[in-house]
Amino acid sequence: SGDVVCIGESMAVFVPAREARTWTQGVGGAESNVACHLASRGLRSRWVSALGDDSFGRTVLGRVRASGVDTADVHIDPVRPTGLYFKEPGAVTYYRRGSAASALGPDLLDRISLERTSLVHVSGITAALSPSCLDLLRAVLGDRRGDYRVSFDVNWRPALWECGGGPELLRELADAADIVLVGSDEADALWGTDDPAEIRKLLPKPETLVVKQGADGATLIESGQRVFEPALAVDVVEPVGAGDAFAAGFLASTLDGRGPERRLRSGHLSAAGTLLTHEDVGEQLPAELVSALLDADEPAWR
Ligand code: KDG
Repeated sequence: SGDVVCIGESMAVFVPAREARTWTQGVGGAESNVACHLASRGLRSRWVSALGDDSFGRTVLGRVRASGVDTADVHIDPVRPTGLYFKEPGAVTYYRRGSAASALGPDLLDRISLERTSLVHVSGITAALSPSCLDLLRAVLGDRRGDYRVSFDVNWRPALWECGGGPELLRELADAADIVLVGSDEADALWGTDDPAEIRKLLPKPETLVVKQGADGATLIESGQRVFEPALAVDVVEPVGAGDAFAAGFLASTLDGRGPERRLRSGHLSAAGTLLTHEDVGEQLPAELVSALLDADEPAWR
């Protein structure tokens, strides 16, 4: 199968260092997080974006590349800066207006090749970054340049939608995707319900719908079938990034042709590593261990 292309902004992330007035710098961005997890699962993944010609951009690029992701299509903008975000307990602050990635637009699709791509992964964050980024998302979903599926993680970030309009746009974009991933709380904000069957009625077009139900588990609705798979019990350190990890695990096993339960289990296995760290991506289980746990019978994998 072909590669997976993840399109979206990544930023330098700052997390307060314990008991000191300093910050630890990391890397975050929903789509590059997914690309890193996919690479750790042994898939060929490409991250397509733009960064500033600054030290933050170089750190982001270096880290994503070191995770085994193809970054050849990341544009270095000579003028606009790399976006930043600060992650404090209970509060996320973005400094990303006018960033390099916010200047991306549909012309990006003329610069990259999607001929050997099986899946393009995008998220609702991009829709909030700028009008040109919204146009890019619409083009990815509507103007297909190859025989690939598009997965869309809703990623409802209220802080990015202060001007309003988020839920309507995100509903429109979700409806044009093949695979939709959404958290229960996000579904509530968009469709006024967190019941997977009700969401499905309001979102009939996508082939695959996954509703992430937090610590309980996740539900997959596909081809008239509904499957629930409980999550792993973990002592959560910090949840940011777990949705991306889940998406990558689910998508990796989907591309591997696994059955519904195993695809959800694969998502939970990826998410567990991220839930245990302050990092956006965090430690990942070795690919061989993941595949052994995926093959295991219930309840040995827990
Ligand atoms: O899913 C985690 C992301 O939210 C985080 O990496 C930052 O991309 C980010 C965003 O825009 O919120």
